Formats: sequence, C-alpha cells, structure tokens
Amino acid sequence: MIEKTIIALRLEAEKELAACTDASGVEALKVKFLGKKGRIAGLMMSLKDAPKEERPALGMQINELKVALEQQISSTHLRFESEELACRLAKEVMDVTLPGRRAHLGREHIITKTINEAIDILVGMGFSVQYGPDIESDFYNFEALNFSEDHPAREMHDTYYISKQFCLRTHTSNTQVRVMESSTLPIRIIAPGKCFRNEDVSARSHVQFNQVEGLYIDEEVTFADLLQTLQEFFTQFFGQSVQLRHRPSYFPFVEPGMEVDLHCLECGGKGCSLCKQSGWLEVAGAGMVHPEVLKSGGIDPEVHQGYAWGLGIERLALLRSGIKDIRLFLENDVRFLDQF
Ligand code: FA5
Repeated sequence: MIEKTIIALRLEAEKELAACTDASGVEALKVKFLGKKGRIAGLMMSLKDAPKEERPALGMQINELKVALEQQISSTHLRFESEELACRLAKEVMDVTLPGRRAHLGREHIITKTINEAIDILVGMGFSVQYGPDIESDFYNFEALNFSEDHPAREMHDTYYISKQFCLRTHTSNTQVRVMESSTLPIRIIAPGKCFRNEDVSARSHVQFNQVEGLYIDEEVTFADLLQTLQEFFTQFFGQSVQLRHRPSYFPFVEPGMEVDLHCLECGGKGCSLCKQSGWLEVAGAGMVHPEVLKSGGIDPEVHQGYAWGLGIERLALLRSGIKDIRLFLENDVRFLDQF
C-alpha cells in the first residue's frame, strides 16, 4: 500500500515540476513535497502503520525518493534562476553611446574673482595683503580716522551698530590704524574686505559691498604717486587705458581728498542708468593720509607721509562686465552667476 503511494507521489511530483514555469513555482513545490510538514514527511509518518519487517525497506525507498526529488527540484530551480537573471540583464543592458549627465561644478563668485584679480595686480605692484575685521570698534572705524564722536561726516556712513562700541565696518579704512600700529615703516599694504552701510539699495549701491583699501606710508610720498598708482592699477585691470576723473572730496582721514570716477564703459560716456546719465561712475575715494591719522598710528607726520584709497569692487565688476545692476551680485541666481 505504502509502496504504491511512493510511486504515485514520485509521478505527481515529477508532473508538477515539469509544469513549473519559474523559480518561485519551484520553491513552492519544494515546500509542498520536501518541507517539514510536506508530503514526504507525511509518508515517513505513515511508516508506523506498515508491518514492522517491511519498514526498513520502505524507509529506504522513501529516502531514495526524497534524494531524487531534491536533486530534480534543485537543478530545475537553478535553471529558472539563471534564465531569469539572463532576461533581467538583457533588459538592463547599458548603452555606452548615450551622452553623460553634465556635472554642475561650483565656481568662484564674480566678486571673489574680481577681488582676487585686483589683489594680483596690486601685489605685482609691490603691495602686500592685510585683513581687518568685519565687526569693528568705533575707535578703528571712526575715531582713529579723525572722526570725533560728534563729527558730521559720520552721517555720511549709515552705520549698522551692534552695540554702543561696535559696528559692522562701513569701509576698509578701518584697517589703516591697525596696520600702522602693528607694522614697521615703510608700509605698503592693501586690505580687501566686506563693508556694510544702511543705504538705499539701487542699481549701483547696496547695503553690503566690497572695497580694497590701499595704504602707502614712507618718506617723501606725494599726491602724484597716488595718481600714478591708481592709473596703473586701472589700466592693468581693464586691459586698456581708461579715462579717470578726480573730484576734490572730503574724508576726515585724508587731506587733500578726492573721489575717483571712471568714464562709464557701459554707455561710453553717453549716459545710462548705471552712471546716472552722467557718463562717469565713482569707483574710489582717495587722498593723502591726514597727519592726525598718522599720529593715531604712532607715526610722526613731520617725517612720514602717506596716501590711501578705498576702491569699490562691485563698481569695477559692473563696469568691466557690462552688468547693469549691483543687486544681481547678491541674488545667487545661477543663470546669472554661470555666465562668469
Ligand atoms: C570710503 O569708503 C573711504 N573709506 C575711501 C577712502 C579710503 C578715501 C582711503 C580716502 C582714503 P566712499 O564712501 O566714497 O569712501 O566709498 C569708496 C568706494 O566704495 C566708492 O567709490 C564706491 O565705489 C564704493 N561704495 C561706497 N558705497 C557703496 C555702496 N553702498 N554700494 C556699492 N559700492 C559702494
């Protein structure tokens, strides 16, 4: 009786295995016949109903069936698995002729580039680089530069105060007396950095901008040296001779003082929104260092003289790249930044 069941079970398992169409079907079949509670296990249990003397032979037959089924199931499962893998790989095949994805690399901001170019030119002209703090004491930003506490020129700088004593620096001139205090003469430095003023924002002015300060102190320094240094800087920066205009101007820390205008390269001097229809754009303040400032820095004005300037970096970038609005520099629009 059990013998017949063994034969029937073999036929049934082989028939079902032949009907399997994929690896998961074979796995289900394995559980059905070879699992802990499967058909072969059930057959083994039924041995206890067979006559005692027949049990060893029947047991051997059931084991043979189990081993044979394990082999068939395992080889069929392996076949389906490799067929399925081959099919998946065929679908996933890589087309090496497809164009690659463009990697978006970061780059220097146009203002950083402009500052670095200005530094390179001025270092080439013999200046070394010094940095002053963005948050500055009232002393170095104003007082040491000959702005007394109630000096009306303080009104020219719409200052962001952090406390009674400290502010965001309104100009890079804050580095002047710091450098005088910490250096030996002669001094020939530039000081690039951010400046902050609570001003109305327009096409050419912002509340945050960059300047590069220049300071040269030695014996027998003249106003002509200052004019020539600025002319040489602008010629190198624009790669051509540019027209400069010098207007007398007042800064408490220089005497005489001037503002330096560049002939507007955007409109060729005809007048446009960038130059407020004047044909000129103010790019720097400059002058001979005031004797009181030299004294603040511990330098004898009877022996030494100096010149200084503060260049507006954004204005230079506007003029050279034909950009019409300073606000674009701070908007972080990648479509704009990508062009430089
Ligand atoms: C000063 O800041 C003086 N410290 C410059 C100086 C240095 C004079 C040494 C004498 C000796 P002024 O405020 O004019 O000066 O600014 C100098 C330049 O910075 C301007 O010509 C302009 O190019 C730029 N600048 C000033 N304010 C702004 C602003 N709000 N936005 C953009 N650029 C500005």
